[in-house]
Amino acid sequence: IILENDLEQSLDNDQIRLFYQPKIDIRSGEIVGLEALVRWQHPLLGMIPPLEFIPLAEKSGFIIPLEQWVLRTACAQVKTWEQEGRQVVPVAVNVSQIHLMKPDIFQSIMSTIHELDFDTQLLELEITESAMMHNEDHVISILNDLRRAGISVSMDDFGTGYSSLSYLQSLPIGCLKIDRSFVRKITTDTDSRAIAEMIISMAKQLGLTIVAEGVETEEQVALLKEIQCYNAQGFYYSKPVSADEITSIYL
Ligand code: G
Ligand code: G
Ligand code: MN
Ligand code: NA
Repeated sequence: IILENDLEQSLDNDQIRLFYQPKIDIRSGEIVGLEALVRWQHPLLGMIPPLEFIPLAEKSGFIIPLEQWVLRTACAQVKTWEQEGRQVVPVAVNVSQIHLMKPDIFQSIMSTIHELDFDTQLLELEITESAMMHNEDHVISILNDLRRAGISVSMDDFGTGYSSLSYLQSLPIGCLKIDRSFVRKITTDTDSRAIAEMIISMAKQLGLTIVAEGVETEEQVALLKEIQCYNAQGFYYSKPVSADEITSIYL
């Protein structure tokens, strides 16, 4: 209960931070994108990871202002990098199922974009496979609006949500992110490897790009290259870090 009240105040109290994790092209080692990940800097409890407060925020509805703040902050950061003359890459923000279901989500995103005069080509939304499986007609229509506006959508945690192939084909998405539960076992478990290979060949058929999540070892990188998955994100390259660290390391 205490945590919940604190959470509602966290934005006003300037306790929410945004970290960024790079997405890397395995072949060149170049950065190709960033994922924005939220953190709660609690005055007494220290840094609280999202897994502990996102569910709470989803229950209370606070997730909506929180994710609106994430979108604004991430876009403003990329805009700043651009104005400083740095090389910029697209930034991805996570959108929860509750936010996705909000009837005016598209208008709300576009109003932030316009306010910041932000290039939609530099924005990506990550939506989990399971969130996309609720109210399919609504999801398809929002995704179509986003695509027309130049904003691409990635399916996050792919492989965990059992979406049907026909639904996948009907979704206007640009990218599948292979869930890290498969990537973790990719070099040791033949089933995980087989699943990853199947996802990759299917993505190719559907014209989607692929990102492997949770890449931690050189062996995983080598195997991903072998099975032709060329984008990766994970501790092997970098954990999520502050904007300042992204600036000094990558941009
Ligand atoms: O940052 P970390 O690696 O601890 O993230 C844990 C989980 O929290 C991930 O599944 C990530 O997608 C999720 N997460 C981080 N930021 C956000 C956000 O802004 N919105 C939602 N819905 N999930 C987020
Ligand atoms: O579900 P989503 O892809 O949004 O999750 C991002 C989460 O994954 C964050 O909590 C981030 O800290 C975590 N993460 C990122 N890279 C790795 C990794 O290589 N290994 C593990 N175990 N977690 C990772
Ligand atoms: Mn994500
Ligand atoms: Na994920």
